[in-house]
Amino acid sequence: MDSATKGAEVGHEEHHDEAHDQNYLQYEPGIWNWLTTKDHKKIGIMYAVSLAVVFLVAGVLALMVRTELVSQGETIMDADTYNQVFTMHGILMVFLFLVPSIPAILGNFVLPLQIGAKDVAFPRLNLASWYVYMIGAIMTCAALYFGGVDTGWTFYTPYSSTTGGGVLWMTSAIFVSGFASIFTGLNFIVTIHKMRAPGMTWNRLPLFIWGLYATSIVQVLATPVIGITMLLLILERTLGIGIFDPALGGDPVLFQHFFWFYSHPAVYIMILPAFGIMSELIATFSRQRIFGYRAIALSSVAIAMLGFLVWGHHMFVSGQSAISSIIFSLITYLIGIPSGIKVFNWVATMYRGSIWLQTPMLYALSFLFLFTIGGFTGIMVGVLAVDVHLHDTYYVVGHFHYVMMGGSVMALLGGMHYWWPKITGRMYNETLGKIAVFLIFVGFNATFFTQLVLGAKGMPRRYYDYVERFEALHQISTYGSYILGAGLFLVLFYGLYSLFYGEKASANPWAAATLEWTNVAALPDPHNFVRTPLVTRGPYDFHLADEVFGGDGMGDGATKTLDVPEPAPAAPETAEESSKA
Ligand code: HEM
Ligand SMILES: [Cu+2]
Repeated sequence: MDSATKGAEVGHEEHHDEAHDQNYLQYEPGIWNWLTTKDHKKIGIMYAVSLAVVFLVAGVLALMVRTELVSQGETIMDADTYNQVFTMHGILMVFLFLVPSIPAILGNFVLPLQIGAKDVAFPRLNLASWYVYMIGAIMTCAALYFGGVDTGWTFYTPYSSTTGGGVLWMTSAIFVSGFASIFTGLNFIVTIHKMRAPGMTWNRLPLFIWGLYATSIVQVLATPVIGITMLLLILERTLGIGIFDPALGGDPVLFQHFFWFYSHPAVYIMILPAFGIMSELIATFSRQRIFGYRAIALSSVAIAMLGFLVWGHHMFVSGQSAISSIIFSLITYLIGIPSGIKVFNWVATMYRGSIWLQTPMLYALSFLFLFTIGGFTGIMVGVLAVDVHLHDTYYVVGHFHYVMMGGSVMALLGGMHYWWPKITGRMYNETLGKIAVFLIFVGFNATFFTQLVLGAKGMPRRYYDYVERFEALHQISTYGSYILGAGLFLVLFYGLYSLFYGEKASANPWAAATLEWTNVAALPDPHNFVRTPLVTRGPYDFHLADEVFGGDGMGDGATKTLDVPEPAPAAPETAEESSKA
């Protein structure tokens, strides 16, 4: 850790408040108190632990898929097992990991802190969200017990309405866990509208909040559709009502419409909060006011809206009419505009900034690079004629991993590193952090860029075996995935290590300007703010934040509040950081 961080820590000791001598982790300890807590910070941590387990399991499944594909023919499992393994990987990653991930972990922890609130609007509903999620997760295990699922994560009918008992459990699990998502979205919308601190106008909202706001709208509007779709599938299976199964007079393509009417917006549930994290990281680690604040904020909302109009691009070859395909293709291009606006604004924010290459910023830069490839390949499969060739090939697998893993997971990792000191009160090891980013970045590209090439050459997706000419590329992809896995395990390792042996963090180790850093103790108070903050500046006005802290931005927490307007004592100067400011 650098000297600047230590300097700020001294400032914190001086400002110790006797009335609040317990931080949120010391307050009400014990397993029972945790399981009944209404503290948004603790619920965020409970979600983090649950999601880490899911990510680990789904990640191991991915490595099994890759290992099977390292050579032609049977390598470690038979074809039926293979189908189940990649299906479980997809279902767990999408429905039980990536959809909840950023909002449920970092949204929960950070949102009230960033807007100056004591908690979310409905703390009990927040806890209920975690329980509902856990019930969904347990039902997923039940699905494995009752025969497993091999339909792919998309559950296309008529296969899914006619096979294996596990499908019933799995679709029910997704029905149930959808409510967790709706609860979170509802909670965030009301919290953002109603619980902002005085002075926190819409134009002063950190962009992470705008990202979460746009996400919440999609969660509330789109999730019921997947719920109903799963319910209809369940009704068809249990009561024999013909909805999707042609044998019963149903229409299997109707399922695809319903499914993608949710699942395309759902990819924005996964990426919009990631955009929000990106804006925080890029601004803080470039020490620049964000370029085009309004454009970034409103483009999130625009993407959320447009996201509802493009589902047909998943069905170009499912027999939908040519005119609908053309319209869906056109609207799909439109999404490139607000996404491009964001990428350009982030780059413009970095331009002439004092860029500080700490681990969170390295994740942000990885995101910029990988998400751009993801978005660009997305436009390519959005082109009607091109997609006829690429549909259901490894190209699509490469594309969505660039977006979901290269985008959302990179942002999640960047955000976890960024807020780690605030969550745990400890610093992670910066050197190991950088080594891990490097492994992840290299491993990721080796794994997934080869898949783009494989797909363009005609390797179909979801296949157990392949012809000889694909073998070399499959091998690179598999060895790449081991490097990627090693990087992720390294993160897990030094994360756990830092919980016990990490250096104590200061209140604001990154010299950031948003409230969770400037007005909250190193480890937050159980009720977040000792005094309600009075917001007098924007989230990226680093120079104004610096004035309040006495010049170097290394403030100790308690600054401007409603009843104590005087600035906090200056933290000791450090040459390196004050020159950056
Ligand atoms: C350790 C990193 C990962 C590796 C090596 C990996 C690898 C794979 C492989 C080999 C497939 C099978 C493709 C096929 O046969 O069609 C697959 C499918 C899939 N993966 Fe990943 N993956 C990883 C991480 C993720 C992440 C973070 C997500 C995010 C949500 C994700 C979402 C999916 C989805 C949705 C599918 C499609 C499943 C299906 O077609 O039914 N993966 N992945
Ligand atoms: Cu889509």
